[in-house]
Amino acid sequence: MKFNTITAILFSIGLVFTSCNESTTSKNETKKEEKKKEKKENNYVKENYDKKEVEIEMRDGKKLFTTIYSPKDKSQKYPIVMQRTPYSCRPYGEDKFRKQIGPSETMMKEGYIVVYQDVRGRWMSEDVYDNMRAVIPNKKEKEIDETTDTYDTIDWLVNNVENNNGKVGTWGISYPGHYATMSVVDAHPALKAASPQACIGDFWFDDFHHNGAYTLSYYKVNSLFGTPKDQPTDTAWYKFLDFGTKDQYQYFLDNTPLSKLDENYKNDYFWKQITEHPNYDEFWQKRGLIQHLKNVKPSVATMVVGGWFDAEDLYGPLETYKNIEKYNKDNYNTMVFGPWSHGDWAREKGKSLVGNVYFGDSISTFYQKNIESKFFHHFLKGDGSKESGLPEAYVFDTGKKEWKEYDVWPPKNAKKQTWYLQADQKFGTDKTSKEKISFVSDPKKPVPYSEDIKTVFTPRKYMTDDQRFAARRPDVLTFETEVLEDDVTLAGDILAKLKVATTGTDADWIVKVVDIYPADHEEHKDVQNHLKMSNYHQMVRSEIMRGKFRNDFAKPEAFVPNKETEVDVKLQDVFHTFKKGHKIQIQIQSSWFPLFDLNPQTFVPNIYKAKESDFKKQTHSVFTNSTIEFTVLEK
Ligand code: PG9
Repeated sequence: MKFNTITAILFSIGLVFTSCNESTTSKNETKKEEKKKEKKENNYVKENYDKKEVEIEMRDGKKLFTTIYSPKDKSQKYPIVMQRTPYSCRPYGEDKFRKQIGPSETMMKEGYIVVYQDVRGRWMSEDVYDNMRAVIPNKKEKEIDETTDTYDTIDWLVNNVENNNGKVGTWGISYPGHYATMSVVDAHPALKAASPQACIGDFWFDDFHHNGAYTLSYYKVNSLFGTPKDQPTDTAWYKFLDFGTKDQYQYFLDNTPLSKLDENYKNDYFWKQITEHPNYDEFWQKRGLIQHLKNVKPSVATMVVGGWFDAEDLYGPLETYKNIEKYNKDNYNTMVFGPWSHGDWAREKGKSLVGNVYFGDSISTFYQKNIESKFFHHFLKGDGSKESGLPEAYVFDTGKKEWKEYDVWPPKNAKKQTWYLQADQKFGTDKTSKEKISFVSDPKKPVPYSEDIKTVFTPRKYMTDDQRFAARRPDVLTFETEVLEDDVTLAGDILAKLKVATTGTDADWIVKVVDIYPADHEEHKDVQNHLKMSNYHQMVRSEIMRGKFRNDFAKPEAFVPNKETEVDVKLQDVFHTFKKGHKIQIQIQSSWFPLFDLNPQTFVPNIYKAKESDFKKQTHSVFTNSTIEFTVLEK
């Protein structure tokens, strides 16, 4: 081997070695750079904000623990954005900082005074907690509720926090969203902008119940809201149950009737309230917030945010937006609904997925930068006029996978259309002959709400899950269109007007609206291994109606066995295009387990006290003159 060859080889090895060496060095450099950048990011709040912790006295003398982050930069005055929460202002201690503060990183870096407050009775605040504390109309001087606590807090902040510009905004997701809605009721004059997001409207329709059925999949989180505490604390005073199994379906089947579950929550005051109020009685009704949205001051701009696939709070944001719109004609009130599950818009994971369904990239960042931060800037730093540059409805079509802007919701050209459950289990706009289709509903083998075997903290993924596992069960009725020859866009709510019968005296009725993809639909790598997007039966919207409440949520009524009976099931708004080549399928079933508790199918005054013997296999029937009223976007 000639010298020059050896040299060449040595040289190339040397190059490789050097380049390896160099690449190792550069990799280390990059790693070091990344670490330095990450540390800087993590310290952004500490380096750019001062933190203060105060106890603000309410009109009844109780003190609420409040954390205030103020920009170190004093070259300008800043508005205040506040979140009131039952989930704590952690970390406690003026020397401990959150990694991020405010609604988004965009707003954190833009500069706001950011305030967090433990609501009354939670964490470091005094007094006793009351879930969904009722608004007290016509309060006497020292009477309190969440509206007065918010008013008193804002009053203290604008008069005591240095360098504030006298304007306040509120925001929050879920329960904090509920408290953001509370801020607009009898609002403080300094409140100029409120963004209730995935905001709880009413625990009879959000979270813990859907139309009277108990959200059994929430059982695990009950202790978060019902464990008593008698003084302020900076550490969690509640514990979550360990079911001793990952198979939640089996656990709850083995623990039916619900009375078997009392043992775990002997001292839990919220479990007591739930099980002692099985109907929509005064206890639940007075805690509903939607009824109090009739006099929102025009000085408060509202932007209600939600996710079309939010399993926890969908009723709340939709009813909050619609009622502010209906009763406060002069107000600036807008809505933003994206392809998100609960609270996804506050988190950026790059790819926007809900379960197996991919909607696009960086959709949350788009929302934070172009919608949310623009809203708060306009009303807290800008001229606050109605010309915010944002639309009335900023909504994402979850079928076409694109944003749309409308000046009204539902859009002007969205019209009600009646579709029929047809003979031969078809579905379409023509009425056909009346057929009775029956199935056996067995409480010992309820229809699973998901194929997944896992223990959920609160349900989420089922909202877009594949429904073929259910469609192929004999106790799930399916009605489907032919392959669509043109797009069909639903933009608004859905009302299923079922004609049913049962051999029993009570029954649940679940309606699902499903988008069936074509067999040749493209695949993507984020699909669960056992699934394919080919012929995927995507859940678009679903809802349960506990039949005993069909006429009145406060006054349950038994079914007369075998008598044809109307049961209306209201499904929350959607914005979804069923594309040409897809099919629309309706699924109807009478159990959805353990998403919701089992209906014994025997009428009893209180299902939480039902006996094993009340749970009976029954035959249910659906008549094909049942209708589904869609809100269809006309061309
Ligand atoms: N609405 C959500 C929730 C409430 C109660 C129990 C579990 C979840 C939330 O505040 O996140």
